[in-house]
Amino acid sequence: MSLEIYLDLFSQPCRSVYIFAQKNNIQFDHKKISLFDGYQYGEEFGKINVLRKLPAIKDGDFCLAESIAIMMYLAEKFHTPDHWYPADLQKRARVNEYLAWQHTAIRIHGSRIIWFNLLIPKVLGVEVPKEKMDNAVENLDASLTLFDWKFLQDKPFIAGDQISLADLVAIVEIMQPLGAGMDVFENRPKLKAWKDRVREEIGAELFDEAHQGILSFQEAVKTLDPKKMEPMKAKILKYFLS
Ligand SMILES: N[C@@H](CCC(=O)N[C@@H](CS)C(=O)NCC(=O)O)C(=O)O
Repeated sequence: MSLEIYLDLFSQPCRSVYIFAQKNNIQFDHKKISLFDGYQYGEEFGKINVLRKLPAIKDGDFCLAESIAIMMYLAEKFHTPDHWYPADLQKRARVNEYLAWQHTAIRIHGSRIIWFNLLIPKVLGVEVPKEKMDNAVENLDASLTLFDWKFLQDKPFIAGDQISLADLVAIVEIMQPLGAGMDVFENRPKLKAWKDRVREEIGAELFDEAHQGILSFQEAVKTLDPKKMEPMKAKILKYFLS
């Protein structure tokens, strides 16, 4: 039975799993899901992931959620090159250190910028208080500074000379605010140089293909159907605005 991967490439964790699988020539059945249509709350997807989040995989009878766990599973199952998730104890610990840090540091702030700028006001029709937006931008800025001096330092990549899962997870998250027109690389030449290295390692074609949707997100939101998001509205507003 083939490996199924459930993805919506507007989502950062989905992009990292997608890039990782494609880059490593892992054969999979790409289940294209639209989170904004609420597919994740349907009966069918509930059998794949009771957490109702993407990404998720089904490998035979085995279902797995959480992007980091998924990529670690794929790395071990398909024996991907060591640099992605190094066997060396301390290099692996560096990768794990970043993977543990990013959830509440980079990812959450990048997400907030997209929701506050576009989805909440333009699709759900709810005004976002300016201080919420200012806070998200300020927090992202502080996290990018920490990313630079704590995680990247003067190395080409987070774990040293070679790209790892940490760089992959970092780049897809740092790209997210670009979807709302916020150029996070402006005035950050070191971050931009790292991004260019990561893009080159991944391959420009795959990198650009995976990010195509988020980079044209300002256009994409105009086509979203607010009615389809209505059942999720209360939950979203509570999560982001309360
Ligand atoms: N920690 C999870 C996060 C998964 C997650 O929050 N996915 C979002 C998209 S970025 C989702 O599926 N949201 C759907 C919902 O909450 O309705 C991971 O890394 O996979």
